[in-house]
Amino acid sequence: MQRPEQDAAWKALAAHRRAWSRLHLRALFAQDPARFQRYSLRLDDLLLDYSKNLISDETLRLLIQLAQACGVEQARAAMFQGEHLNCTEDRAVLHTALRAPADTKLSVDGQDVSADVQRVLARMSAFVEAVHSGRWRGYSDRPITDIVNIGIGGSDLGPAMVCQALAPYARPGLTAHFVSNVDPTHLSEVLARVDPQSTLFVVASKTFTTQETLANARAARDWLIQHARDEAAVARHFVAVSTHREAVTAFGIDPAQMFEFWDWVGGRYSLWSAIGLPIALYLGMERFRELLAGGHDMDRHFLTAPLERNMPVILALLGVWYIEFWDAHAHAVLPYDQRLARLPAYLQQLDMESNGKSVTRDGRRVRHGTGPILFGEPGTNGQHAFYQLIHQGTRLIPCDFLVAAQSHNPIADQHEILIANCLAQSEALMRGKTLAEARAELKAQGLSRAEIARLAPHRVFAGNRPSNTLLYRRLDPRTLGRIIALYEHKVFVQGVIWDINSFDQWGVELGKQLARVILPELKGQVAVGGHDASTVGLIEHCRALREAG
Ligand code: G6Q
Repeated sequence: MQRPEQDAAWKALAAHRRAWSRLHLRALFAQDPARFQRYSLRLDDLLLDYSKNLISDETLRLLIQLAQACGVEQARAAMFQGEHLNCTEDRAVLHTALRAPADTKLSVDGQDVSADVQRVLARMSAFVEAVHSGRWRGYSDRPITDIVNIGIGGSDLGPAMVCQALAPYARPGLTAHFVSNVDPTHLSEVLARVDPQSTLFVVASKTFTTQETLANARAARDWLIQHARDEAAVARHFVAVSTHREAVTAFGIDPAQMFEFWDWVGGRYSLWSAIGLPIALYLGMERFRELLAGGHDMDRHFLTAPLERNMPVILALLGVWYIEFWDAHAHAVLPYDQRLARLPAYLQQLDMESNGKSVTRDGRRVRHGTGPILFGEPGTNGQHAFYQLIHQGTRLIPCDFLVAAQSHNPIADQHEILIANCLAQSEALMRGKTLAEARAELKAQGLSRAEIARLAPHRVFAGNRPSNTLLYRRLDPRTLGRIIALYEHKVFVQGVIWDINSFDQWGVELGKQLARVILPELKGQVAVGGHDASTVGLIEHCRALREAG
């Protein structure tokens, strides 16, 4: 395949970028009162306003041309049809099948994928019903009050983010907890808050070989047995979610209590599968299905909307525009929604694990940028912290603002204050403040000419800093499903344009291997060796500190 930077549209974009050095968004808004209408898209109540971006019709025309030249439409069709897009692991990429309606017909590699998905959903449904009705009970005949998900990465971040986001829809009497870190503090703190008699552990691991998850699961099992004084209690308190039946059995969980998913579901795309079991338990199956329906709404939009009216495509192209032609290295996700506090962490994995790559699909070194450093915090907290750099620093950091029109927890006018802050930030980033405006402000405060001259440069904001705003009625399961799928497809489109494999994660695998070598050395079971001097020094110092007590 031709490299993207060799495409005519890419070269035209580079030339077009130079023309942009004379343009300012403030002037473009002043010239064009219809800019918001032209550069915004809707999917029901979900509005994407992308008008505060450094774009014109010409920019978009060239970006769309680039998407077409890079085969975005063909790749999109290939993904939905189950082709093996994950070329290094030879796997299909079919998380979209998990949220497709029940009557969808889809077979992959001779297997009826739709039937498999519906079968597992039915099992999840029956299990959720058993827990909620109190038919499923703990070892001392108490109903379940606490769900503890033990998993990490893709087997943690999605369900944890969604459970927090949708807490207003939680079933009364059930609390969801998430243990991911191998740091024993994480598990200890959760175990201190739950009662073994009424706690259900969901051990979630696609491979069921992940060191952290298995260590936490073993410790949780020991804790349970210690309290129940009976190994048989494990069957009432442990279920597994995995693709790996043998490993689940070897761990000591009856495969009848395993909820299955498949290798065509990537870890970071798996919250829609049985990995979503804690979501279904916490919110109920109906709400989980609404989440799936929201994901499917976005799939349909992504599949059918023309590229220039296609939300994920537009978000992806804007990202490519800034990374490739504006030297942007980072991207901020700023939810003005306390319940979306974990969204940046979730999207960090989705984006940085998918597109943090530096070779093309056929193994050549890329000659362009790839995925950005993604970060964010809920508004308004970030305003009192890192926004300073976004407003006045030397780096261009495109931002996504997310905000709901209605709050689940209205108090006085606090939600309006929240929205006002969100809108004010994107406006300020776009408009900036000129030297003349800064001087006029200081003059109005009665400062001397000398003071004005000294202080004004510090109060100048260049503006012209791009942002998107996603505005929705309220954060409900369907809306959240749409937002998550929007970002999934954005990441996918970028991966296609950059010609990288967005669906493998060799960096994660490396981490899984490395610690295994050092662990026995740290424990003093084998001699320390084969490392650099720094690693040896750290191992030895740590051992000395531990031995000193
Ligand atoms: C996700 C990654 C990674 C994975 C974890 C947990 O796409 O592959 O984050 O989810 O390493 O893996 P297991 O689910 O196999 O325990």
